[in-house]
Amino acid sequence: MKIAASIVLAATAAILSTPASAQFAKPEDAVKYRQSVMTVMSTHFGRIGAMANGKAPYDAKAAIDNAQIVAAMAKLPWPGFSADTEKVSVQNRAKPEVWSNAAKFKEDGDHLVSETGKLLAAAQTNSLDNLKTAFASTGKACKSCHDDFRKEAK
Ligand code: ASC
Repeated sequence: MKIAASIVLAATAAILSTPASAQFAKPEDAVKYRQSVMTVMSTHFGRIGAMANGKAPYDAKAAIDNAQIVAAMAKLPWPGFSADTEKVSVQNRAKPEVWSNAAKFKEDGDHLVSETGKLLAAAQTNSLDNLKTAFASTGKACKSCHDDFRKEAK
């Protein structure tokens, strides 16, 4: 069991440190992957939002379940923004600044990971007030990155 666990850990570490472009068979797949992650993240973040905004009854367990998914998803999309996707033909809304201002983009991504970690911790306190506060600050992290790095929808 310990050996199996360390193999999984080693494999995970290898995947996370693989150059981005090597992680997807083609750039189109990277775009599809990052968009899918964002869709799943938004779906589960939205369910927390419904509770935070009084549109759905507060359910502490559902909040935790949703926050776990959001926190896990927040870690994933970044390799999908590999350099070979900048000029990809598939429709997407990434601004050129993702690549021209990569340091800020990375900072914003790291900020999202940290905010979604706090969202999960807040959910785990079983307090709707804590959930509301963390939902608001996580939403700000989504929005500020979108403002800088995502084109308006047509
Ligand atoms: C969502 C979603 C976003 C963010 C953003 C927060 O649920 O799809 O893009 O929250 O609206 O301001």
